[in-house]
Amino acid sequence: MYLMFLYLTLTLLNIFNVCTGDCGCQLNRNAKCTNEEQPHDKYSQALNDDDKNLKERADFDQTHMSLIEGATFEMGTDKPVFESDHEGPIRNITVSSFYLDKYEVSNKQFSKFIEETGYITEAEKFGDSFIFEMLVPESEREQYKDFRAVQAPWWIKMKGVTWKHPEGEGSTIDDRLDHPVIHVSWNDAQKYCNFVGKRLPTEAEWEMSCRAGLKQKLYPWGNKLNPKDQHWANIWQGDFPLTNTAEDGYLSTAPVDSFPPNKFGLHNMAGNVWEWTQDNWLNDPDAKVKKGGSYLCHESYCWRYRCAARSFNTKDSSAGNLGFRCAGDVKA
Ligand SMILES: *[C@@H]1O[C@H](CO)[C@@H](O)[C@H](O)[C@H]1NC(C)=O
Ligand SMILES: [Ca+2]
Ligand SMILES: [Ca+2]
Repeated sequence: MYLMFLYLTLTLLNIFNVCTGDCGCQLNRNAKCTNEEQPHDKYSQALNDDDKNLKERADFDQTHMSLIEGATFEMGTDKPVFESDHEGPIRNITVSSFYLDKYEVSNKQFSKFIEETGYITEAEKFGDSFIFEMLVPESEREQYKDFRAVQAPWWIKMKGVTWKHPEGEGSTIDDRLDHPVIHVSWNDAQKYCNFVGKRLPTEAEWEMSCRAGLKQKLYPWGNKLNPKDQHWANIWQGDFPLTNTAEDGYLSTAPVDSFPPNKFGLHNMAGNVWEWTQDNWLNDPDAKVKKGGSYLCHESYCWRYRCAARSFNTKDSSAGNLGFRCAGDVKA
C-alpha cells in the first residue's frame, strides 16, 4: 500500500544552500562539525574495551540464514557511477560457500545481545551519533545547528543518540523491534557477530550475495528500479534532502523482512540501512567498507543502492542509516 497521504514537505532551516558536496555517505567520528570544540581530542581517547563478558561460540544458529554456494562472479562494474568509490573495473572473484543472514540484524536481536553481555556500544561511550536532520524533532533542531557535518549539513552529531534511543533521549525502539539496529559502529557489529558465532561478510561475499546469480545487473532483482510498478527497496523518493514522499512506505527504516527477497532469499540488500563488511577501505585499517545504500539514498544524489556501489566509514563511527548482517563459515 502506498502511503501517498504521507507526502511530506519539510522546509528545513536554510542550511541547504551552503551544501552541494557529498551525501555524507562517509561520515566519520572525526569529521569536523561546525563550531564543535576539539573533536579530535574528544574522540582520540582509548576506548574502554570491556570484552570480559563476550564469549565466542563455536556454532551458530542457521535459522534465517541462506547458504550461499561458492562461485566465481564478476565483481564491480565498468560503468562506475562514483569513480572515486573505486566501483570498477569488473573482475572475476571466487568465493567459497558460506552462510549469510537473510535480514539485517534487528533491534530485537541486538537487545538480546546487550542483555546477555552488558556490552556498551561506541555511540554510548562517545555520547553521540550522527542522525539525519529530518528525524530530529523540530523543536530540537535549533540547538544542534552548530553540530552539523560540514560536507553534509543534513547530518547532525546529536547527544544521547544510541541504538536504543535512535532520535535521542525520549525516543525508543519499542515500536520498531523488527527494524534494523542502527547507530552501531563496525567494532560493535564485529562484537555482535562474534558473540553469535558468526562474523561480518567480506565485501566480495556481500556483493556476490547481492547479485544472487544475476550477471552485471544494477540491483539485487535486475536493472529496473521499480519492476511491476512496485517498490523493491527502501530508498528515498522525492528531492533529496528536502522532500521525502515515502512512496515506498518508509521515511526512515523499515522492518528487516519488508520488500521482496532476492533469489538467494536475502531481504534489503539494497536500501533500508547500509551494511558493514569486514574489508578495509583502500588499505586503511581504520576505515571499513559498507554496502547497499540506505533509506536516504536517491538516484540524483547518492545512487548507491546498486550491488557494485560501495562506501566507507571509520570503524568507530555510527549513524542512523548504517547497520549490518552477519555471515557464517561452512564447516568442513
Ligand atoms: C570472467 O570469467 C568468465 C568465464 O570464464 C569470462 O567469460 C569473463 O570474460 C571473465 N570476466 C572478466 C572480467 O575477466
Ligand atoms: Ca523510503
Ligand atoms: Ca541493507
